[in-house]
Amino acid sequence: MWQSCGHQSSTGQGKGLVGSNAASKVYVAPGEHDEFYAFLSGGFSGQVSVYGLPSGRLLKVIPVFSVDAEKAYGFNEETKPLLNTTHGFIPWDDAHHPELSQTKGVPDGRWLFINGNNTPRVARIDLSTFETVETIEIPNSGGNHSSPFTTENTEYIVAGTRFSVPFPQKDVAIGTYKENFKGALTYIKVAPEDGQMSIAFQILVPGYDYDLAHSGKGKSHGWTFFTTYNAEQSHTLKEVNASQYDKDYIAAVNWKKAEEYLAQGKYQEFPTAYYRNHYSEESHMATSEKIEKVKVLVPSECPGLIYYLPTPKSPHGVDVDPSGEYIVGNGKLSADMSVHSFDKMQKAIANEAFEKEIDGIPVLKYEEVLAGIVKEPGLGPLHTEFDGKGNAYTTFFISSEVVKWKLGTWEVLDRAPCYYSVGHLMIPGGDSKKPWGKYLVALNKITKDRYLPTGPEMNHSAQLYDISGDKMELILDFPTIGEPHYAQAIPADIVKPKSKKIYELGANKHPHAAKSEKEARVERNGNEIHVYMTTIRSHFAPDNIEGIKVGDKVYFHVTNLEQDWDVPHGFSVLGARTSELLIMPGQTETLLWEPRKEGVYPFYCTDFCSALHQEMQGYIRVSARNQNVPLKWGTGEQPES
Ligand code: RUQ
Ligand code: CUA
Repeated sequence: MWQSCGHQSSTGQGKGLVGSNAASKVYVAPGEHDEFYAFLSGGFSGQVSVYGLPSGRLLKVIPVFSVDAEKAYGFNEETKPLLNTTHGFIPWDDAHHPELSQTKGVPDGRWLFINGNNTPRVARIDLSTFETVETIEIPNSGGNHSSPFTTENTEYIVAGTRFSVPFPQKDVAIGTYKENFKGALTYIKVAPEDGQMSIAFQILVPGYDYDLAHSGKGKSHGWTFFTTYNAEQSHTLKEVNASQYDKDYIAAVNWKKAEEYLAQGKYQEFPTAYYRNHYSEESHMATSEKIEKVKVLVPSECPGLIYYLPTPKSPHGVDVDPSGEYIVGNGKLSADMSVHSFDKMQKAIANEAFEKEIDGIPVLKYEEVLAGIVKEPGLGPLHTEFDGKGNAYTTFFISSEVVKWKLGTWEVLDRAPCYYSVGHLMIPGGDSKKPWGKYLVALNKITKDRYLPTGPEMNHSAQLYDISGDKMELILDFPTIGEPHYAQAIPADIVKPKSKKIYELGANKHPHAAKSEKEARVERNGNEIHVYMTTIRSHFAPDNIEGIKVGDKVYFHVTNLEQDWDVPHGFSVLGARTSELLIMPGQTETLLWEPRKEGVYPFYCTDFCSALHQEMQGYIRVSARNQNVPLKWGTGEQPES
């Protein structure tokens, strides 16, 4: 092992001086495992990338909202339904904030949620398979940004609309913004046994922009805090018009109260439409369901449901410290940072210390809820995370730095430059009750000179800091996929033991599975052909098929008979207007192929699976529509029919 030679600060200028012991801190020897899994948002790639920390090794890219030809996600028949919405099949979205499920306020390694900002959605990834298993559309919303932040026991994940829209949607003049546009704060219930999501209720709120959120913990469990900007309710040139007021609001929602109101029937049921899409690990298929009603709570009819905390100025992130007492508003246009106190907020509510009321929402007096101010910490605060040792770390986009400050005394303790223009930051468990406060990752928007140039487009980047000492120490840079808005990380030991190695063939309930070579066959049903195909090192069954005609729809249902870890087989056929398949052991996947010209077409395995991988191939013969070539298939010398 390498010896560390004492602590060195990395807060130098220029290229970002790295302490001489940095290499040893991030070195994970070949064959050894990282200490943490980190899940980084892929931003406009619509994906999530999984990295090991501290090495920065890329472990997997999980497709979520975007089709991914490498894994046939959104291309095979099984996963297509996951991308269904009321706007049709949507092959892309802008993913922002990964959020791990929690138990008792601590990440539990069961699921990872992430929001789609463009066509408002939330997805759930199962951390035993690292696959997207569910997506749900958010109705009455325009840009799901303040999402999917969880409550302490994953009772709910939330979704707040970034862009207010007519509620319900209708054709109105944009100039009628103030009267017709509204916001919706959505609570998505997560079933404790299997994680399935359903919309429990929405809260109808004024037409501001709802930016980010975090739920309370400990004493503030039962509450969620949402930032707003554009309290001006402007609909044009927002860079100026939405920056007029010196304060916007943090909306504090008492969701336990919401549950009471729901139980008392004090909701309105609105007609709407949204999709819920769910992948079944049993059938290896996703199905879509359209839901046409949503329960809506209206603040003026539900006293005590929601309050506004005035917060300077256009706050972006809102972050709750591990004790649940401090609610940090990251006012991106403010010189200082205002931190609210949960206890004071409770007192102000009891004393009705209200400044005014907006659409039935009491606005609490700023001075009555303020815990303290971090004075001039930097320029353009965006997000804050916590180390569990009484410190907070805030990113500053404009001054391009992370600033460490102390909860309670509000003094700045340290600052470290970021390369460049940092957005979010992440400490493993840093938004939970028990942060593992050893590392900090800064997620930067601009790379410029940090890496070898790659033309006009450079990757975004992550920077890893050691925060175990008094001073932050930069120890690693690594490029990221898309825009890594937010990230989450968890000790590998929590996730690793649950990681699935294979799908059990015996448990495969796919309606088109062939679970042995004996079951392999080809069936014609009008101009639909169903090929029940199997793979095992190193051949397909069948591997010779005849009797297909131009204009047929050929469904290749390919079952991988392997029951060994890390032995997928691929499948591709010449001229397919879709991707390959990549079939995990015990799994069935379906590729649709529509041959347009007669001839004999090869198909082959795309994943180098054995020494005889290159031999893993076959032929399918396509005849003209009017030819009478009988349907036959087989392997080896004796065709089976
Ligand atoms: S937002 S920095 Cu979704 Cu802060 Cu990206
Ligand atoms: Cu199977 Cu290569």
